[in-house]
Amino acid sequence: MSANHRHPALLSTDPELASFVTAEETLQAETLRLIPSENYVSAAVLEASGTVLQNKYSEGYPGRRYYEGQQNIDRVEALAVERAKGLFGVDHANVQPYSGSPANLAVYLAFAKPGDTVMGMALPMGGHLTHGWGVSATGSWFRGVQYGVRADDGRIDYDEVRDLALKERPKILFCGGTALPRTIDFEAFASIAAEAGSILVADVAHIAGLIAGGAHPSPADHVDVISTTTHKTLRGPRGAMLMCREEHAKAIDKAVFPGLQGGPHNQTTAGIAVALHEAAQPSFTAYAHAVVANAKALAQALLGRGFDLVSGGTDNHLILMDLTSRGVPGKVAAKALDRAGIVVNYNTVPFDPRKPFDPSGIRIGTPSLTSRGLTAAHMPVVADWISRAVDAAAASDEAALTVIRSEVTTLMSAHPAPGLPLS
Ligand code: DSN
Repeated sequence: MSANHRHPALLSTDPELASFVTAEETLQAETLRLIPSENYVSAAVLEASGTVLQNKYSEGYPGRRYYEGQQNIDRVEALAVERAKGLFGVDHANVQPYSGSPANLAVYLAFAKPGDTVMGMALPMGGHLTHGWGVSATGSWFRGVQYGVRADDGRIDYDEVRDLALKERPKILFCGGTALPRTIDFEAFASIAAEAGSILVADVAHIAGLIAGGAHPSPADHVDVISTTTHKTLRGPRGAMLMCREEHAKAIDKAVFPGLQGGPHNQTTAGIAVALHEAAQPSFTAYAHAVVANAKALAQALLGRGFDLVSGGTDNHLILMDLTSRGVPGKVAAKALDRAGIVVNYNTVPFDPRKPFDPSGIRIGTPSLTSRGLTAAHMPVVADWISRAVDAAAASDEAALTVIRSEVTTLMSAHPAPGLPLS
């Protein structure tokens, strides 16, 4: 039996842990995964991320390490760096940050001192913890000033951002976030940052794959630093990158190592290199545009079923649904959807009267389903499932959720996921 198992060594050494992994493979294969920050990596990325490269310590950078035996590791990291520079059109790339939060912390270390004013979008408005929000180290070690979106249309008010930036003169200005369904105007942010004398950072973690595939404008010509994770729309392993103009290269490198981190995770660097290679292919351009087309089709189908969407729809991969008018809190809906085989996360909506742990909305997106080959033609079905599951949640109708779950499993079994065994 172990010879046919997908992880024979793991099964023989630690059957309990192996059973958790195979159960997760089944869950990811059978469910409709709509969390917009998740995806399926390819088998090649999975393989690269699980190699002996992780046996090596490599503090430093290619050609300048504190340990010997870097003949191969240097080539891996240099390849990842060159691919990142080519794909995103930047002067410099650092592929060592362990994930998005450490990447952003390195930006603070490079450009600010504790107590300095920093500015970003408020977390409940769609920003990120590390953009100066109070409960994060970035909001307690720095003076975080936050902007939001307009109450009437859910969009960023660039005049308001400008007024705040000119009043507060932040050392660092962040644009980007985690629940922004609309295109980010990097040029507008650049002119605000120039007037305010701020370092402008585009945190494109959510949309990096869309930028790489030409389905969202690039910040490369407008910002000082681009920060991104590698595992969302970019479809790489869990990791991050910082990219910048040459003038900031030294400060960024010094902040990542030795400022904040020790040895890079070389196996992750290898996975990032593979993902960047995949993202440079024409098929990835098609993928990125399909992600957006699917999100727009899904938004239309949800609007047609009476749902309220923050900002009225989407320009990218993400949809933020306000369930207030359906009378179902976001958390109740998210848990009901989970039982129906549809995986989402509950989320605050702008100006949410409810608490972050029990908010009014859910956040969904199309990166994962697009990786499985679902198209705009499937989106009315997906919207129907969501609508029926939300109604079932309101009516505590468990039987209806079970029916949806079997319909979901049937569709997903016809669309195998990259990197997973055929179900
Ligand atoms: N946790 C990520 C997300 O889901 O958007 C952001 O860091």
